[in-house]
Amino acid sequence: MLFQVILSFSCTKIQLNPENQTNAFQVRSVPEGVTLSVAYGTWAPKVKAEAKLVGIHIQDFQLVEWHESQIDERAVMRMKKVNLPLSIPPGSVFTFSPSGTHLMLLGRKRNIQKGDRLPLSFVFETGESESYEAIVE
Ligand SMILES: [Cu+2]
Repeated sequence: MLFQVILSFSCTKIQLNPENQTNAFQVRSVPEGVTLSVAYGTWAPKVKAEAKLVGIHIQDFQLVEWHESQIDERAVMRMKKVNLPLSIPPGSVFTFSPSGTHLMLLGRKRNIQKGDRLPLSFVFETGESESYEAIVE
């Protein structure tokens, strides 16, 4: 009986853990005075043919930028904005993580709390979009 309980608990835990899951995203919670944050996760676009990404939106922030982290010649980590539109070949997978490419969230419009689920969408030139949820952690 005890074994069953432990087993079901660990299964539940695996299901709820969004890390490394495709199309699952996390947003860093930030203190009240901070208006920017960052989103991580793995995005596997569902495009069937090459598509142009023209915008990224997330609830409660004014702006989302696609950033790359790079080490400069003085060994300082710097962030570089990747300009949209961005060509998205079918079958591509993008990993947004603390050490590399990430989604920079700017202009927070209200307080976000751990556990909040913020709708996140990737918008293509055709007007089509892919919508997901990002969990505040
Ligand atoms: Cu950044």
